[in-house]
Amino acid sequence: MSETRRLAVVSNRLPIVLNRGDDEKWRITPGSGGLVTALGPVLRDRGGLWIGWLGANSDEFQDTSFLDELLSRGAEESGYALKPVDLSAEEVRKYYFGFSNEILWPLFHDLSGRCNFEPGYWEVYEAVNGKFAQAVAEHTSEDDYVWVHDYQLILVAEKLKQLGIRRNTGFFLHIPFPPLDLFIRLPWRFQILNALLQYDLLGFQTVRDRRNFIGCVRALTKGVKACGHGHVSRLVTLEREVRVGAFPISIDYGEFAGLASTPGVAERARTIRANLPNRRLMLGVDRLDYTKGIPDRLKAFVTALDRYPELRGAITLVQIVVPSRESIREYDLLKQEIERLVGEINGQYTDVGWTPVIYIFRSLHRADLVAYYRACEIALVTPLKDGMNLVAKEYCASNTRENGVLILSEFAGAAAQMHHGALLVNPYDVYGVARAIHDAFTMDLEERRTRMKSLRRSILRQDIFHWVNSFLGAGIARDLSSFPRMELFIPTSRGVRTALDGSSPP
Ligand code: ADQ
Repeated sequence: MSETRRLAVVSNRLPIVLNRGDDEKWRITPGSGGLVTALGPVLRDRGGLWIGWLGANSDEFQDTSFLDELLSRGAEESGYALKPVDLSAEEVRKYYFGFSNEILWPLFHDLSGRCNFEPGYWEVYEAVNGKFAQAVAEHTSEDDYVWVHDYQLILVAEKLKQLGIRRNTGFFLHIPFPPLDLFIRLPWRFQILNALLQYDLLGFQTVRDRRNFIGCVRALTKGVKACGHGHVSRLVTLEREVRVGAFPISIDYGEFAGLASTPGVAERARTIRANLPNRRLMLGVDRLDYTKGIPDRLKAFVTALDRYPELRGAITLVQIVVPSRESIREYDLLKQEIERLVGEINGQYTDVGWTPVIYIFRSLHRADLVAYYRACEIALVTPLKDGMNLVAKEYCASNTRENGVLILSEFAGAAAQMHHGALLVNPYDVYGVARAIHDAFTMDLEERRTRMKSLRRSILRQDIFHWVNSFLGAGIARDLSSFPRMELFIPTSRGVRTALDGSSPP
């Protein structure tokens, strides 16, 4: 293969949010969420191209040159080129809300009771993956490395091959991969497995996810041999070889630790504390999602207040929820359930000068989020199942005073790396979580310091740059230096022009 020149990231959404203000004007803002947090710094540093859905129907823009202008402004702000894939409202409904989020998301999170195996979703999922492959074909060349992300786009490598396009491709699954007895329920299990085997490199969050995947391949496909036991192993068929690795995703440690140390954030943290004096603050931060276990967490908190009366008046749970997928009925019901539980707990326990739960339902600016991380002595991260969970890592990186305690679900991918310093809990065990809250509350400073130091060291060692380097290292057998620093790509309605090739694709 000739020298790899560019990195093309492909994900469901472009890392921006388009919205129309009260004045009817469209605005572009950087998006939130795990993937954007993870890849933004890398693409900014190295230059690159991001292909994804806009998050809005392009019919809404009568003037496409205006869309170009918005995107080039977004590219300037993000520091890398943005190449939109246009989807109709029907496609979004069936491919994204339907197949991705009513089938793959719950099934892969061990919550198959929530699946809606609607047969009509599959063909739209296939067609939309085909559109993404088409965009990759148009905007990349054979020298580029194509890194596809997550469960919405499993079929992209297969669709590229069907178009007769050769690319070196990698795929990273941000969510867990289920064990055979769950995966086997998927009506499209063979198509999904075969499509995954079309990538050159497959990355999973944990060794357990990789083991589950290899177990499914062994049971459901013929003629595939698994070789090797290291960090990256191989699956070999008669025609090809697929590398398969566990690459636990992480965060930009330096950014969180640095931000937490700024005078502005320290001052904000002091203000939060001054407004909630004489108590320990315990923090929950989650996207609105039933996998995050927010109702179970609230039940565990109220159980802790019941069982350990010394906690009353002495601890407040600050629960921050970022709105997500609210147009799906289940998510709206979840929001209502959380609000009902918060109301019940506060109604039952609030006393003069003490409210047990402070509930914030909105997206926060990074500095405000880090101020909460810094202000709170305990983090309560209890997903029922999670690919990794970046909040657990962000909390520790921001805990510059090294006196916080992390309570972490054993079903978060992060538990594999953080079990030595965190208090691990089973999120379904309400008494166990209540006990851990009490243990965190009463833990002495020396133990808190020892645990937190060790957690911070391990995140620093394996930060986001380490993650990207290991994945790309396995994908192209080189590290980030294979992607030369380059000038920004300029997106236009006709294609992406780069400073290096001086031409614009058709
Ligand atoms: P998510 O399910 O989105 O990601 P997570 O890893 O917890 O989950 O990341 C959430 C991100 O959103 C964090 O970076 C956090 O700072 C941010 N966030 C949360 N609440 C916020 C708020 N109120 N305001 C602003 N920002 C907020 C998926 C998988 C995870 C996996 C990641 C990365 O489900 O398991 O860790 O991808 O691979």
